[in-house]
Amino acid sequence: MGTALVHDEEMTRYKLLWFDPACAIETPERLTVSHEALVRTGLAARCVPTPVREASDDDILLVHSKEYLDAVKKTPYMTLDDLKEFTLHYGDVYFHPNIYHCAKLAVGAALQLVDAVMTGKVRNGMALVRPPGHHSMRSAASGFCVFNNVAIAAKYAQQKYAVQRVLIVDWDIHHGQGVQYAFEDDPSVLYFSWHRYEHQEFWPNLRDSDYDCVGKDKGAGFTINVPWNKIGMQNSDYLAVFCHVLLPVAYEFCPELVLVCAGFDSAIGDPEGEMCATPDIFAHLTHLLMNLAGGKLCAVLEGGYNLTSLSQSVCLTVQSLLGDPPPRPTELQGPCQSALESIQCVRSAHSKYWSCLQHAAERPPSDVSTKLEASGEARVIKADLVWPQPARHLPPAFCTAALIPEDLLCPLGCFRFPWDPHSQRDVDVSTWSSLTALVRRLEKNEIRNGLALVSDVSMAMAHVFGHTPKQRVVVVCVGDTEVLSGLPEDGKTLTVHFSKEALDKPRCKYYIPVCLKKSLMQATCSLLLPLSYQYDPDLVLLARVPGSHMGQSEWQQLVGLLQGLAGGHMLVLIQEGEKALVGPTASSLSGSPASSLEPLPAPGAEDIEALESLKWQLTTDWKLLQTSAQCKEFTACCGTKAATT
Ligand code: Q9C
Ligand code: ZN
Repeated sequence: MGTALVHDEEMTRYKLLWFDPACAIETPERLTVSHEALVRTGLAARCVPTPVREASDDDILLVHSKEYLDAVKKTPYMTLDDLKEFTLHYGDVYFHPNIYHCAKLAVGAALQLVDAVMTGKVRNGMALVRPPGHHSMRSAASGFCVFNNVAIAAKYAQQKYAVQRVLIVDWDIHHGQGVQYAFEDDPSVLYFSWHRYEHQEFWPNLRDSDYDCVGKDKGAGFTINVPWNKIGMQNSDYLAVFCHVLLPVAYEFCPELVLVCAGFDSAIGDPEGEMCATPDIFAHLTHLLMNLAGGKLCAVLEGGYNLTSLSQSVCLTVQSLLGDPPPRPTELQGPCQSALESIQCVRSAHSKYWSCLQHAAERPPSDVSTKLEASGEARVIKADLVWPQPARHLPPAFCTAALIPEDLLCPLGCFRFPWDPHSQRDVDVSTWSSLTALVRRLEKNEIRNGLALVSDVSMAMAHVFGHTPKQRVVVVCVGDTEVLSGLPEDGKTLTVHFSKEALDKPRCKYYIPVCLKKSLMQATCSLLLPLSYQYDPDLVLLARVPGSHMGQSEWQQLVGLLQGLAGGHMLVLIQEGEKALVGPTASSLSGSPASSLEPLPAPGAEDIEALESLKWQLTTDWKLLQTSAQCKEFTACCGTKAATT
């Protein structure tokens, strides 16, 4: 199942024809450099080339008015003065005799991508388009946008393929007000946007962009706005919003299709966004969305005005779509106070709509408002905007090694790891030495990941740790059996153990038991991922021990999501009794999308409460778990100040 790349040079053939500093950044080169970078890095050649088409009137009328379409149709025949005059009706946009043609191709490109994904021709894809779309409204152009490419694509997918639930993730740094307005009363489309807001001082300066605008009527709760009230947001801020807001809600919503308004003006170096997240982060954001909707993801270019950071970000997005492991995350010190205030406000505004957020309003007492100036540290923006060139990575030639008994068929997409020829007949001994050999190959990056069916997970783990002294390992155990192996307790491992019955071993910074009845996806998104990202392991060890309550699709989601860590290096240990899991695990390890989840049963109130309280207790050690501006130290320090003044 491949990745579509939709592109056509024709969309470079319009430009600003007069002096207008507000529009000068939207140039044809944006598209040229992005495409050239994909070709130069060899990524374009790995994609399925997919032609654009012109959108029909009917396609455009799915979102826009007849009057507006008729008006735009006249622009190819206008004189320069007419075009200038026409442009004045709208904000921050320009027209050109060829822009109507390009705008039809941009919509058509998005629809071609939806067709390729929905018919199963490809798994996912990206459309490189100009003009962008997310600001254009029913009867208005805005912010360089003429027709709303992604909004039209969502309506088209619903109409043509009877898709019930569409998730639109808008990571462009501007608020896609056009998309919001198109679906504000529609519960079948969940629209998520983060955007530079600065308490309404940043363009488009709308009250509608704040966290308390959540949608209307039946669509209440299906618009999620995360306002950034300061510039300079970094990788941690973006990841925290994904882990604590978007992903839990997305898994509860259970989309059948994911559309991304993929603007890269949210990356470092962009003159509009002035944020500090590095291009690497888009590999992770993409990866984190790739197992929703059975993998059906369509990314459509929006903004992005720094040609260097734009082209790097486009490459990293496509690299993830193709299934390459994301690069190791950098600079994750935890979200800043202003980001935490935004997160807290959004979670609280949505707590009555989403079970996963039902306790978000309670802790801490909500005397924090984004209407007030952030009380925490002001982050200093690096004066020189230099960021490392993303590493030119080479994925290992061998992807998934399977260490399984010879009577089991080798699962599709794997190769059978050789049994150690020096071992005796005894199956266990041969497994252990082969396991050691396998771990060594993972460490040397000769193999990306591995899967072993073992007779005793505890002993297998003891072997792994006996032979990987240098590595930092995140260990994830799933099941009701205490793992008694000699886990090193020196910070060389971070263990998270999911069980349904309470286990005996006490919690410490590096051993975190999580006892939940269900809600495992919620725990994965908002606890396991932030912990693991912050720990930044060299290897992830996922162990399925006896007595597990995790269903097959949740297990596959877990395997998929954890591959965003450690450059994709993962070893999965499964206890002999669960042979049936070998196939599905191997499939996820080799990059197939997790089978779609049923809409999740509302997470149990008790579970969510337990999870929130656990997160709260761990925030001192693990900053990426914070979801409110007043962490313990913060309260303590303010308390002291209040007492002394
Ligand atoms: N400096 C897109 O990224 N100008 N459109 C704002 C404030 C409008 C951006 C001026 C920016 C529109 C698709
Ligand atoms: Zn933008």
